[in-house]
Order: sequence, then structure tokens, then C-alpha cells
Amino acid sequence: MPALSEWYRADRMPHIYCTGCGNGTVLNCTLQAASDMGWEIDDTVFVSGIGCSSRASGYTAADSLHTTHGRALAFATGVKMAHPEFNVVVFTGDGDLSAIGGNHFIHACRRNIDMTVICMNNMIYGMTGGQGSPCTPRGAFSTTTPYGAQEPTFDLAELAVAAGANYVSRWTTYHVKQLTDSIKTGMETPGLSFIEAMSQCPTSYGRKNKLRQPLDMIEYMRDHSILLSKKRRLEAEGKVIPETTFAVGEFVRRSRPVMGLRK
Ligand SMILES: Cc1ncc(C[n+]2csc(CCOP(=O)(O)OP(=O)(O)O)c2C)c(N)n1
Ligand code: SF4
Repeated sequence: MPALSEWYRADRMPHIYCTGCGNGTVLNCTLQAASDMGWEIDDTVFVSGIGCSSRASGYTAADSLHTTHGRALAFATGVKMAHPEFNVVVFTGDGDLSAIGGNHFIHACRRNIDMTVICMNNMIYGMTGGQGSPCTPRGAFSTTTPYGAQEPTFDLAELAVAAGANYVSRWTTYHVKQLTDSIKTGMETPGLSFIEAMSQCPTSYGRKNKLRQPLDMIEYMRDHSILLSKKRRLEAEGKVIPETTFAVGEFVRRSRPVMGLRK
């Protein structure tokens, strides 16, 4: 059973991530979960699209596909259909998954393909310098929302539940233990597991939104997250939860029919 360090591809270091970027934390949680699962590196494939988040697949010692922007799930579907015996893990960003790749996302969930999808949601297009994404909070600044985003934000976890994924959760890079445990639970659950990892991008998001230091964004995520069970209880009591507060926890764990089950 490979240890955590063996899951990293040393010859790809140093990585490209900015100092304080949350993507490394999410990658580490994922590889820890894979190691805890007892998976073999040769039986595992990491697939990603394009973006800072999508660079993660190349830092793993397993076979990986760094594909085209928004198409990671299409490639991952092909891998899983051809090789159901492989553990397939997708790394994606909020832009990659929910803007250009939005249709692939809902249909992969609908098909409930047996794979683990991890979205590093930094609420912006990090790699290309900070354009707004469907996950940019209302009022937040980006290069394409210079007066503050006016559109409502996609709730990726709720979208995955509605579309049919068997396991859905959301945590942040503040919640390292919960995130790691949740990724492992996703890996254990047959069908499509979607784990949304809210992650800090001090360079493209923080700089424009008075959250310049990495810790500022981590504290923002800590202070604006609420346990899903508590949110539902407060809403049932008629309390209004501010739009900027997001739920963390397990959204669904179920057993709908699955495509691409292991042979
Ligand atoms: C077809 C296509 N359109 C646009 C781009 C340019 N592009 C590269 S990464 C990216 C967005 C990245 O944002 P996200 O997916 O949220 O990932 P992040 O960099 O924030 O991790 C875009 C628009 C591209 N590479 N290919
Ligand atoms: S631009 Fe943002 S997401 Fe990309 S590496 Fe830098 S901090 Fe991370």
C-alpha cells in the first residue's frame, strides 16, 4: 500500500502554485485519501481540464490526463468505460467544471459514473488572471465584474445532488480533516462522488477582494461556512441565511444505479 509521499511525482516539483494557494492542500487531502483507501498507484488515473486546479493531476505519480478546458469529465468517462477496474479521480476548477464544462458536469452526475470528482472552487478563473466564474459571489470583484458580480452564484453541491450524483459534499481548505475524510468516503461510494473543496486564491481573487493574504481567505471561508444540518434547521425555523454564507458537510449519500462499476 503506497504511502502518501509515493503518490507524488517528485520530478514535477517545484509546482507552479502561488505561495499560499489552496490547491496544494486539496491535492494533499486527495492523495492522503487515496493512500488511506489502500489503492495501488498503477490502478489509479487522475484526469483534469485546464486551470491552476487542473495542474494537480500532473503532480501525481499515477497515470494522468491533463486534457482540454471543461472536458475533463468527458475524458474521464472514456477512461472509466474502457477500464472499469481503474480508480478514476478528476481534478477540476469552478470555471472548468461549471462554465465551459457545465453540461458535462450535469450529465456525468445524471449517468452517475463511478468516479470521484474534486472541484477546487476558488470562486474565480485563477490561471487566466481573475475573470469571474459562475461561482463568483454576488458583489465580488473580478476583472470581468469591476463593479461587483451581479449574477446569482451556482451552488455546485446542490447542482450535483439535483443531477443525480451518489455522493456529494462540500468542505474548505480550513477543514482539512473533514475534507480528507469526505474524499475517502466519496472514493468508497459507488457512482459519481462530487466533493467541492472551497479553496483560497490569494493572487487572483484575494487581491481584488481585500483578502490579499492567504490566511485572510482561509478565515473568510471559516467565518462564512455553516454546517448544512444547522443551516437547514435555521431555515426551517424561518431564519434568513445571508447569501454569502455557504453550507459545508455531506449533502447526499445514496445508491442510484451506477454506470462503469468495477468488474
Ligand atoms: C477552450 C478554452 N477556453 C479558454 C481557455 C482559457 N482558460 C484557461 S484556464 C481558464 C479558466 C480557469 O479557471 P478555473 O477552471 O476556475 O481554474 P483555476 O485556474 O481557478 O484553478 C480559461 C478560461 C482555454 N484554455 N481553453
Ligand atoms: S492564481 Fe490563484 S489558483 Fe492559481 S496558483 Fe495562484 S493562488 Fe493558486
